[in-house]
Amino acid sequence: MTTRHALSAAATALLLFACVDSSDAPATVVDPDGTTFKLEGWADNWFAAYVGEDLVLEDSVSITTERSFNSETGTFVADYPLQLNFVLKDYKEDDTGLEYIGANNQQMGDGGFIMQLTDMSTGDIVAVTDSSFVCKVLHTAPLDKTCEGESDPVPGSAPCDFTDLAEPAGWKLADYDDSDWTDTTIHSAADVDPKLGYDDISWDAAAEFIWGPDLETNNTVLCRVTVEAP
Ligand SMILES: [Ca+2]
Ligand SMILES: [Ca+2]
Repeated sequence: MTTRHALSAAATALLLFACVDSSDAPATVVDPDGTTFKLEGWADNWFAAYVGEDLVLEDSVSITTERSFNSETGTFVADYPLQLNFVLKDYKEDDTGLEYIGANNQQMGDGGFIMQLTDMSTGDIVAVTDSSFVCKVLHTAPLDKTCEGESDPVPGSAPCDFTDLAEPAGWKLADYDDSDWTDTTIHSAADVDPKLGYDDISWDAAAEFIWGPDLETNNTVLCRVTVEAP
């Protein structure tokens, strides 16, 4: 028993040590036999990252915050191949998709997401947002962009109609059939115009901004990528 307790204590100490990253935030352990990864991401306005169904990093600024521009960095322990899944959201005040409703700057708002993943055992970047991702748009609003100029925009009433699809069952699983996820669109940095927090990260040259086809009206987007062992 004594030996077993000693081993257990040593294992716990090792695990705690592995959980401490540079920001002292605990790493999420998806697979204790895996290696440590660092995920850096920037979203206009919010993202959550999963390995399979395990949440590994979530934007610390709530999606209910109108102006939310910040980068996020987190670590997790997992094993290859990684099924990386993302929920991306552009801020919207309601289902019109608009923000600043009733103000002079009432507008559709726009989105955009960029991330990179580093294998901390080698220091190599093993995944970046690019055309290898597959994405599906869930929430689109307004369906008619003239909604932006309405003095009393009403969700679901023309021209402020919207579509709001449910998350497909099992979409975070590795064997989910995402062959019809064809909404992935690469957007230029000029179009996304990244704001606060973006410059805090040293981005790999290959990392690109992804979203659905329309930065303005696509408000909730799911994206997936499988990261194989290098
Ligand atoms: Ca936005
Ligand atoms: Ca929008």
